[in-house]
Amino acid sequence: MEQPAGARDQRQASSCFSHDFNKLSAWTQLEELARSPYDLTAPGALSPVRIRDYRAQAAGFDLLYSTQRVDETVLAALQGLAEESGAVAQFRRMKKGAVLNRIEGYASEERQVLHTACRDIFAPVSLAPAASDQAKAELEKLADFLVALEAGNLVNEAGEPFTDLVQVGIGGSDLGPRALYLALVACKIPGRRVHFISNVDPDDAAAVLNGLDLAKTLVNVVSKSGSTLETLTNEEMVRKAYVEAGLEPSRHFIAVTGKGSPMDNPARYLRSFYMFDYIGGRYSVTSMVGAVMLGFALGYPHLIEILRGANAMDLAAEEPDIRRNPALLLALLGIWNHNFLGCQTLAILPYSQALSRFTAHLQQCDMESNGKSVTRQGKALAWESGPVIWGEPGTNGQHAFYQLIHQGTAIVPAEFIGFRTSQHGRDLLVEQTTSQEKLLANLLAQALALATGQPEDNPNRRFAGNRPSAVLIADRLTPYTMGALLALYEAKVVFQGFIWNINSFDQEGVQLGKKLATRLLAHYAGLRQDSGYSGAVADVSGWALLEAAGMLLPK
Ligand code: G6Q
Repeated sequence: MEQPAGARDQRQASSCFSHDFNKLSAWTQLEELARSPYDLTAPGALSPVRIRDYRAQAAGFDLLYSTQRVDETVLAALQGLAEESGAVAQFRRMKKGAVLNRIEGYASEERQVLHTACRDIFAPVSLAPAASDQAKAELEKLADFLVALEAGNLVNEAGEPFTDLVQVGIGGSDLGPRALYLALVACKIPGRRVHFISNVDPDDAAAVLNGLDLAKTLVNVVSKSGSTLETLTNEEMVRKAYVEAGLEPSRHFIAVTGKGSPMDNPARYLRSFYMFDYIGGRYSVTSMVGAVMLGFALGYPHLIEILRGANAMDLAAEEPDIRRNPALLLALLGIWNHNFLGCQTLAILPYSQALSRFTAHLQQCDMESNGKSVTRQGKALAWESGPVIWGEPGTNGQHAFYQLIHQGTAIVPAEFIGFRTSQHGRDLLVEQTTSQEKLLANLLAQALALATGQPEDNPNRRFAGNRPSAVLIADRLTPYTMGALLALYEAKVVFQGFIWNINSFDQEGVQLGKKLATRLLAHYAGLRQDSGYSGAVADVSGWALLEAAGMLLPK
């Protein structure tokens, strides 16, 4: 697979930062400070000055953090932690193409990490020019394709325009793109629709195929490796539907894949777009993995706005002062809550229905990146790495799981995401407030209630308070702010990985289950071939499951 020139030169540089997190002087300081964290329930604890000053801004977002259990001393120690761990310096190295996806001294992926290059295309000189040039070349190909669709030069067999697109992909080739499509559906080109097939559950594909006019539909098959079982199986299922409908798949199917992958076969596709080895799946939304579908749905100018927003936040993430760098500050506050105040999970709660799948994307981005147990030198971690990430949009979640967040025995830090105005602008006054005001009032009320709590004689109605949260707020959910929000979280995850000294860019942990499933399927395939046995999977609840367990489990 291709790597831009200079990759090897960068490898040496990547090993410069290795530290034991628990031996940093900031660790000792923060451990000490964690014995008496800021008391948000004390009278006057949430003063107007604190609320005004505890705010970091970038790329259209305000990060409000007065409801965190931090004071000036803790913030100074967090600034020290950022410096001691070289968080920003490492981020800049990443953007310039250092080989950071590696474990020193062990076989590992040995790759650069250059998702930021997909949007570092607006400055006269990119930090990673070779990668940005590759991104620009793919964008140009995409622009031509979109123009051909728009101008009616690229039409179906009957000379009709394409109205629908089905994205077939899984994991990083599904979650982020799907989250962004849903977030920005309000800006889509009228008459265009996008559908997603990801699960190998045949009902996923069947449900999407039912009711689609295949003749007017493009199928965008997205797989960096070009070898993912679910995606290849679903591609075959959709191809079969085209053949059965008397349509020629190569006039409808698009590929997004790595150069040289098994899917890199332009003859089978109407168009082939490429993503590169140095872009991890979960960081690939702004590469062709998300861009082809988003360009089709929203149009090229909106796609460019997403990239601009992401680029603005990438630039802000290079700011060394944590109070001017929301991504870094959010990363540090997360570390404070997780490693020093002992909170095991993090709820990400968008007060925006359009962000209904954004937490699911972040769950992958964060947990696949930072769910690690060894350092970048292969040593067992003596500190906690990534927390469990979960969440659903508010206000719906308030009627579901907030009871535990307010009164449960586990302290769950929350990150609220909100917008001052709605996307569609369709609203009404009921009892003198709009629905958007009701939404935001609820967001703010939750942050305050969690922080300050409520004393009460009746123990069942008591709220202990001191439950930390942060609020990310922008004017409106637009392609630009969506790009900025995406990049903010990508940078947050990466900063935490740098500070924990882990490799946030591989995912060895997903291999074992995959390997066992492959062995199991080979076994079923053998049975079917040898004896015509056809009930392998149907019988999985009976003897086949027992047999599988016997076959796979260590004796
Ligand atoms: C993401 C992971 C993983 C990957 C999927 C799909 O970082 O690597 O979620 O995106 O397994 O892989 P392909 O794009 O290769 O089909």
